[in-house]
Amino acid sequence: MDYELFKTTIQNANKILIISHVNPDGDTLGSMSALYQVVVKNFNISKDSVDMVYNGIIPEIYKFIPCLELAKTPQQVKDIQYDLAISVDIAAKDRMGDSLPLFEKAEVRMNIDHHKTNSNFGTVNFVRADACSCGEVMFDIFRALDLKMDKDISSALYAAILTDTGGFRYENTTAQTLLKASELIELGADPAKISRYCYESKPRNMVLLHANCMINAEFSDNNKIAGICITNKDMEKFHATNDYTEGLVEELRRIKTTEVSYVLKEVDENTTKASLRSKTADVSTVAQVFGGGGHTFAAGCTIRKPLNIAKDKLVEEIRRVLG
Ligand SMILES: [Mn+2]
Repeated sequence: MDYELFKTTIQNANKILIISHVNPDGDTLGSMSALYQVVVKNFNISKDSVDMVYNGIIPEIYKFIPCLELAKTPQQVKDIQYDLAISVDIAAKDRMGDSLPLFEKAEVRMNIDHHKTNSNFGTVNFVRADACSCGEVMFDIFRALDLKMDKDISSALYAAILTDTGGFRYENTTAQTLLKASELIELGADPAKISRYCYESKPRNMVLLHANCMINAEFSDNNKIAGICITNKDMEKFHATNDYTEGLVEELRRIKTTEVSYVLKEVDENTTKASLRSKTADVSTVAQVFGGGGHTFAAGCTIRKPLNIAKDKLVEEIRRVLG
């Protein structure tokens, strides 16, 4: 990795936009916050020259991440011309949602990510499939360039690494991951506090929605495939915002017999969003069939079909990877 290129690209920029992905998670938000802070604190670039943008809703549980209160919607910045746009934790361009036009019209487009399906769509790319999270890629860039990381930057990066490794439990957790997390704690990140925010601060109705979904879960193929379908009606019943479905697909995978779990969510009568998790099979190839992508054991896509038809098509593809 040519980390010097990161430095010169930032130094040569006048107006910078940092872009997180739709339905933001802890990794994209933590990485965006850390990058914003590093640019403002280490590069002598004024706060007015750097913007952060998010699509949809920032989940309550992530609002503790420093500086996110400064993040804007694509609508708020649509008329601003940025000469450098940076996507963080974004596997494919369509994951930028309404921020995509802002990315496309920037002269220099930097892509910082860790998804193996990332196509290096930027003019400058820092894509490392070996990293557990975009936060880890960030950490390595900052370290290689000897950039200063304070308590707030460390907290943002720790949140990114913690959440993308499922609390240091998934396959992407390595000795390096733990060493870096340890260093972040030494720099000021508070592990107990951050995990309380990330894992013990759910809205009540989110837990109740999950209970309702679990009761109605569907199992097939000797219980190897476990799935949940969520309609807009279900969402309304629990006054749920989009982020309320987060964590459900992992909950289903926790069942001993589950090999592949999926959650399908109705967007409108002809559009369904799918999240996939797996214990052994490569579900990124399932997501790719529908134009999505992701990691081996965690992937997602949007299927341009009504919920029920989307379910049949998805299960068919899951059976294919289960062999
Ligand atoms: Mn990630």
